[in-house]
Amino acid sequence: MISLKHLRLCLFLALPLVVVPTSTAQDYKTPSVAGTELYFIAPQDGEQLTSPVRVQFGLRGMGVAPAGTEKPGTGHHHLLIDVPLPPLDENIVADENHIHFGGGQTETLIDLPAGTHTLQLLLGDQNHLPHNPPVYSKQITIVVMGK
Ligand SMILES: [Cu+2]
Repeated sequence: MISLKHLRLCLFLALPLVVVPTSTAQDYKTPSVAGTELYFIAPQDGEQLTSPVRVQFGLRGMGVAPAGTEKPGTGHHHLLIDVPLPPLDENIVADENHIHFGGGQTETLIDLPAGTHTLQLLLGDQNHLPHNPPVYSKQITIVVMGK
């Protein structure tokens, strides 16, 4: 006769091994559309200008939708000022160097102190997460001459 204790042990050993795959960025990221281009309509790379600077975002291949809108093939713009690309498998932080345009805006006016600055665009999905593969522009450099 098998004791209860023994039975419990047998049941425990008989439990199937549940393999939980570690999730990768690809599992939860919104797919981008192949061939999408993100670029600056203005300013131009190397341009010298005065502040405030009008920045216009160009996007070809995907559409713009406000943050929170779940619609395939869309995203919203993020303007990166004087910083490199953030980690592309994390939500884009929001601070003075990472500006979100969650309303679906495609241009802005920014105040910048005199000097050399870098600008880069990064598209984010409804949850402010870069797409898979990520969609970002080339980083441009501008020189602000003053007000
Ligand atoms: Cu965002």
